[in-house]
Amino acid sequence: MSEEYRSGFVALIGRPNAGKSTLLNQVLGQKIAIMSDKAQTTRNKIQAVHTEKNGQIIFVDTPGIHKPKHQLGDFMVKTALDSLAEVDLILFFIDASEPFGRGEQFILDALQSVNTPVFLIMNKIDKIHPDRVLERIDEYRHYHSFAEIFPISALQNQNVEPLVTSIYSYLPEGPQYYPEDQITDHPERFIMGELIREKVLWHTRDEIPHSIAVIIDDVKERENRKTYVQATIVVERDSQKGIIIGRKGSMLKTIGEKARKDIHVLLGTDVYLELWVKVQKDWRNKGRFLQEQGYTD
Ligand code: GDP
Ligand code: K
Ligand code: MG
Repeated sequence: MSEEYRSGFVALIGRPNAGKSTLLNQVLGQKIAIMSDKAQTTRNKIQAVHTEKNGQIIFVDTPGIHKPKHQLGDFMVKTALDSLAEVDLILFFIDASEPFGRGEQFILDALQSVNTPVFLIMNKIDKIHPDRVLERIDEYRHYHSFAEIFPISALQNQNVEPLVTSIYSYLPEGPQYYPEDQITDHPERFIMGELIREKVLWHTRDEIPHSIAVIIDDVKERENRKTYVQATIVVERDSQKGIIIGRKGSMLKTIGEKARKDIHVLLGTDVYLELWVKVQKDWRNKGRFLQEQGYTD
């Protein structure tokens, strides 16, 4: 008799920058979730799928739970809390090198209202002494009865494989939800937008807020297997537009070159990328605009 097939949904929660996207990328071996050293890069849920012979894990990468500051914040918190009730397992990520803070307290409070098993993922153990790792774990044990505790380094791939094995053991018997070769159910357009947004955040460092949006206006297959992509970067202020364009267009050129390379890998074709920058004042608080971009339901 063959082993039963296990499948289910696993939510990744934790403060922004705890390393959720890095773990997904490590597990899937392909760059689909967006990594950034800035907060809240992942605004939408990204479902990533891990398939093996006897099971399938569907990861839900949530934005970090935090206190809402404006309309978009409310949406992010709602998304994160909704996902906790729906899933089979929760991975609660901690940056082991950061002190316990209000962000963690907020999440631990939220966890009290769900029955879903929770793994404590003590990430970035490569950054601190092993003794400190144990101390940090002890701090958290008091607050919640965790199903499992995993000290890991998502970046250096330490203890990631045992984690994946353990995740499977917590999943119920279930169907194969997605084809084997499918690692994300998001349209390529969304990923393209996130790849461009990531380049803007990386290259402008602290000068551009994470709240910028990228809209993919047009994707066309041209002859010679070349894909033409036109996208608009939406900012809130003229000064931000200036920063993104840079001296004689140099910053926009850099962003475009780096994004084009990643989109080329994503699509497997040559890519021509045309980038525009548009100012839309106070866009975060504009419900209709958010709805058009798919950020509300
Ligand atoms: P997210 O906001 O939770 O998705 O966090 P990211 O995956 O975007 O990671 C935020 C930052 O932490 C990035 O600069 C990562 O390279 C870094 N990072 C993630 N995991 C580790 C780790 O295990 N060790 C170290 N040293 N850095 C990490
Ligand atoms: K991030
Ligand atoms: Mg992320």
